[in-house]
Amino acid sequence: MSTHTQLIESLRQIVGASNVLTDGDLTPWVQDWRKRETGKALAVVRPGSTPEVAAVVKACAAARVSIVPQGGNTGMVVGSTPDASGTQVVLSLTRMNKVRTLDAGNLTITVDAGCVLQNLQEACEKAGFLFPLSLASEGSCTIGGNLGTNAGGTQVVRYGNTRDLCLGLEVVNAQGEIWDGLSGLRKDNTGYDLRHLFIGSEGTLGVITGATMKLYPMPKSQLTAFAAVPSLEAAVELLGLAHQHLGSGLTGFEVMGQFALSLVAKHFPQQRVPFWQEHAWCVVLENSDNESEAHARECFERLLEAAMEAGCVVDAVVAESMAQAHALWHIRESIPMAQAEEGLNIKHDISINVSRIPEFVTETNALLLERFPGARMVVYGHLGDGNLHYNVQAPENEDQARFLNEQETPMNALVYEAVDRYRGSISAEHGVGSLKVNTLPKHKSPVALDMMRAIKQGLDPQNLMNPGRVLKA
Ligand code: FAD
Ligand code: 2HG
Ligand code: ZN
Repeated sequence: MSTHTQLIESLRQIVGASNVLTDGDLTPWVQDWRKRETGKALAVVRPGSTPEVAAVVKACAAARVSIVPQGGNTGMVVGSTPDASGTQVVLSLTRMNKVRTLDAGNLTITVDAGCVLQNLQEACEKAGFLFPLSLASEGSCTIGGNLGTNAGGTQVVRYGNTRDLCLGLEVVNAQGEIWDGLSGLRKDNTGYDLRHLFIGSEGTLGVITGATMKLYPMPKSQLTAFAAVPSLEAAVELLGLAHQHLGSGLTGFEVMGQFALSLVAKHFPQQRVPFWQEHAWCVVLENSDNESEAHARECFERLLEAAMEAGCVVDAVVAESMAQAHALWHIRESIPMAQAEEGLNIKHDISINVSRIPEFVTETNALLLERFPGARMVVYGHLGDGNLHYNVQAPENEDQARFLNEQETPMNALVYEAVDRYRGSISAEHGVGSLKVNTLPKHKSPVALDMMRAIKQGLDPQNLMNPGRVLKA
């Protein structure tokens, strides 16, 4: 029996034969969400418990077979699917989807890593609490994947990234040992904070199997407004006013360029998109208030009045009901799908100091159009966090696959050089995966990369955990 056949036999014994997939259509596990790559797996393994994960990792390590941890497979940077070799095991956490405990007094919830984000949000809501992580992929992404990528989303301006919401982790390390770091402690200075090594490591250091996350009180009222602004400068001015007027009530601040909104209007005509035809930019803002709906409305009205007086808002609607609020948010959240409908595209998930974003966009748009005439910029994102999705669609009527093939590398170079000039980041929230693994060394200091390699070498000396992602061997 070959080593691989023996390994598959052992995996069947550990998780049950029906949870080791080797035949049939494995597309959902081996193709990434953006359909950039389709890999080939030796097997897709679906453990049902942490001891099973540990046994799977031990068996793979003994056979020197590498592992690709996978949650909902909604990642944007080709990090959760196997390479083309047919020698990697996809370790899917989706069967481990339980809420373990909710401690109302400690404001924490402990869950399995495969728990779908929306189910986690709903469990918290049922107990009267808010779990504030919010992404358009929340119906299928998992908390393990959110932690693996340190996902951002639309509430970061108030609650921070996934990292900021996590108090403790349970991890199976590359040797197949279980580290029980589940903790609800808000203070613990007993040496290196290992949890933060695994958060954002994209499955390259170990498998997250459980997590303790923070809960927040449910705000009394959440109001949403959709505003037309004359320029990106005006959007930044509005953000400043929103901080002043709403304080910690400001829980969402998203910007959307006209072309991005036009794609939603074109591909999802059932959605009514306000203002996009007349105005270059729109903003969605959210105010969460702990007093009352009336107070929330009052604060919002004062803000919008001040903004109109200052000329940084030209028109605005405030949602009258939760259904309207959802509809306004749905417009923003539909942009990635609308882009996918429009065809293949180039994504730049970048962050820059908020104050310099307008200058960056003006300068980079000009450079791009000079070099790639007709390129269509799809600019939108989490302006409140200085995180733009500065994406590009091929010129109209151009063969999109050819455009991507020929122009993605030089276009990325141009955009990322601009990001460097502004001391920004080439991956604000999506991670590195395999898509940016060759680009990262050009934009990260050699000292930082050496320290990252030392951590990888220390924790995964055989390079079996998601190799070739984040760092090249
Ligand atoms: P996967 O895609 O399965 O995996 C992502 C990475 O994490 C991989 O490297 C994988 O190996 C690793 N991983 C997964 N599970 C584990 C685990 N248990 N232990 C260790 N490593 C693990 N991202 C944002 O940050 N903000 C957004 O606003 C946002 N919006 C999105 C909207 C849409 C429509 C889509 C499709 C995606 C969006 N994303 C966004 C990207 C994506 O949803 C997030 O990166 C999410 O956190 C991935 O979770 P997942 O469970 O799908 O992980
Ligand atoms: C979002 O903010 C996601 O909608 C996806 O991070 C961004 O598709 C993208 O570029
Ligand atoms: Zn985003």
